[in-house]
Amino acid sequence: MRKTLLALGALLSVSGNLYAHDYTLGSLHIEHPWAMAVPAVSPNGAAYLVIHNMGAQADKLLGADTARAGKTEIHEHLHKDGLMKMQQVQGGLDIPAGGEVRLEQGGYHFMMFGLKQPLNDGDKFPMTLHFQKAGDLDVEIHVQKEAPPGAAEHQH
Ligand SMILES: [Cu+2]
Repeated sequence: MRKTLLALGALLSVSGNLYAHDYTLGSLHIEHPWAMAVPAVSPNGAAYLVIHNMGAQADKLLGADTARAGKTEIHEHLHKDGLMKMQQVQGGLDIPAGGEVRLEQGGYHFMMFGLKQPLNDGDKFPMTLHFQKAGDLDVEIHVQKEAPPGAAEHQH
């Protein structure tokens, strides 16, 4: 009992940021899954998070699902012919041993097509992440109108 309480205390104190939330699955550590708030008329949205691999084995992010949207794909931004384009990442995203993968504005992201409800600031909704080796992880996406503190913004 005492051990359980201590463990819970450690989890709760992982981040001093009130808005941050994070998850652990095996040797994977997933930080602050969030989505940008979008106007009610927007059919699509994007979600972001950071995955750290503390293990000695590489893994792969295969994709994600949420009931909030019709379809969710991993996307990347590309600069091509002076234009910013998005395209689906085929075959998933490698998460190197001891490395990290960042889904953030201007880079990789989860593209959610056909939103069932608008993404309003303060909303929370579940998403299931699929990893090749670690399996599935249910996370809660926090909808925000700004990137969380510390999230890199690659605005070009
Ligand atoms: Cu996209």
